[in-house]
Amino acid sequence: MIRSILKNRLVPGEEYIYGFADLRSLLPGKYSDFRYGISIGKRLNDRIIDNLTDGPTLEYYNHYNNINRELADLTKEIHNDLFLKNINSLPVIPTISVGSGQYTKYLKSLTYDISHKMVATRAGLGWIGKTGLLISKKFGPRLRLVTILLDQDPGCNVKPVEKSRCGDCTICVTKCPAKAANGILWDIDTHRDVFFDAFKCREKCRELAKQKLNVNERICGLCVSVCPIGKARNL
Ligand code: B12
Repeated sequence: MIRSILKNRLVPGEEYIYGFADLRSLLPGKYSDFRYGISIGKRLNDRIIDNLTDGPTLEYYNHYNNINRELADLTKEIHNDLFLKNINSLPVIPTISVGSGQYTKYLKSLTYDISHKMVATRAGLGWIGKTGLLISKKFGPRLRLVTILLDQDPGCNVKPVEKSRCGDCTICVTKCPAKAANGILWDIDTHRDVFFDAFKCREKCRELAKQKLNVNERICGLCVSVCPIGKARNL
């Protein structure tokens, strides 16, 4: 049932990946009605990502906002389809925006209640790279993620990914303009802050957005662009 709803909504050719995650014991208490999740990734446009050579472009900024809107709409549609079949679900917003409920807490820790990347690794879609991005097997980091929480098991039958497969590659570490990563490899016991300084990243994203686009935003994208996995269909 859940699978057929997804097949209907994720139009072939639009380049999505998705998977199902068992999230028991991984969600904060306030989500206790939910124990499973659907992770969906939408592929980013290769040309726009390849053009990120020394900072954000206006095209990337617009692409990023459009895909956020598309994913938010998509998850609402799937939520409605599930509701009509008596399946309780909760779409999680693609990203946090100024003034939203958790914004003050977010600014202190640069974390959100539900990590789309954590749901994606539990769904077996990929691992976490050295600059903290989900690296999917199919599109590398060239995607935006979203999550729909579920109260019933959609049939989770894949092995979660529990450690990095980046090996010796350090391209994203070297090219990061914020020098936010130290090269340590991720596994599920290694917290983000051990290998990636999110505050340094955010500050550099702010500087670059101001300098290149004259907008008061935090955007960069170089780590997404330089990863050899997903680049030029290099798979
Ligand atoms: C906070 C945030 C930021 C912060 C901090 C980034 C960071 N790496 O944490 C700042 C402002 C710096 C930022 C910048 C960007 N972000 Co951002 N951001 C978020 C946000 C809103 C929350 C992430 C969060 O809570 N982090 C806290 C840490 C602790 O969690 P985490 O990093 O998500 O995941 C960790 C754990 O879950 C753990 N983990 C993974 N699997 C498992 C399994 C188990 C069992 C356990 C215990 C743990 C575990 O490992 C992960 C890595 O440390 C998410 C949206 C969301 N709700 O997920 C987008 C998100 C992470 N951002 C995204 C993107 C694309 C960007 C930018 C490229 C945007 C840009 N500026 O151009 C940059 C790139 C930065 C980078 N290299 O990480 C994408 C990532 C897509 C991808 N391929 O990975 C997301 C998912 C948004 C989306 N809807 O797609 N972002």
